[in-house]
Amino acid sequence: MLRLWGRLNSINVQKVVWALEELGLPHERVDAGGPFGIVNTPEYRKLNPNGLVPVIEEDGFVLWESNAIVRYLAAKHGAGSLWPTDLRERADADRWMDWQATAFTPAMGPAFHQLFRTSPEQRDRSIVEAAIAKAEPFAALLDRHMGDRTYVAGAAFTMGDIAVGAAVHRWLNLPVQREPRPNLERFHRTLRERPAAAKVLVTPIT
Ligand SMILES: N[C@@H](CCC(=O)N[C@@H](CS)C(=O)NCC(=O)O)C(=O)O
Repeated sequence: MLRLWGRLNSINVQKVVWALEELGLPHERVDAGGPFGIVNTPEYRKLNPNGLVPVIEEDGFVLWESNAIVRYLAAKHGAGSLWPTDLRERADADRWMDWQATAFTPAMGPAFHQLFRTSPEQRDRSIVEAAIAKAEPFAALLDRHMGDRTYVAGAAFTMGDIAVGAAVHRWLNLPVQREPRPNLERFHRTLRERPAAAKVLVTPIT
């Protein structure tokens, strides 16, 4: 059975859990990272020399990097659904996954870490404000993009929505003043209705 290493409050683990649920794939998840530790043990470093979560193991095959894992699972089990069979549709979904990982999430990351993972005494509001200011243009861009479509790559739910949706969930739940983004709110509501998203988009952010 496929084994997933990683704590559920990690956005990168959440993407993999969501993909597994969408595809209905049996799996076991082992809590690792953060308070659970494990990631610095020599055994774990053999799986992922970066010492990060998530990692999957499947019949001796080991893979790290959350979006690569989602792509692998989608290609293997989700042709025509998570994995668009049309090359250009797939490239479109793929592009949004890279955008999530390299633009939107890194921009908001410092605000998330300050607000959820830093004690109030050590919190630095200037870091939060700078991160929000950096992320707002990305939120605006995505909000405009979602203005005339249901999902990031068009009319059908794909792997792109998993990566972008997990990031939107985090963005909309940051306890800060943000510009109103009605299309993002609608996208988020649509995604929350998916039974497979329940473990990821309904649990509180920590
Ligand atoms: N680019 C990597 C980033 C992985 C990453 O940064 N994981 C974080 C959690 S979101 C982590 O493992 N942090 C250390 C820990 O949890 O102990 C991916 O997408 O998988």
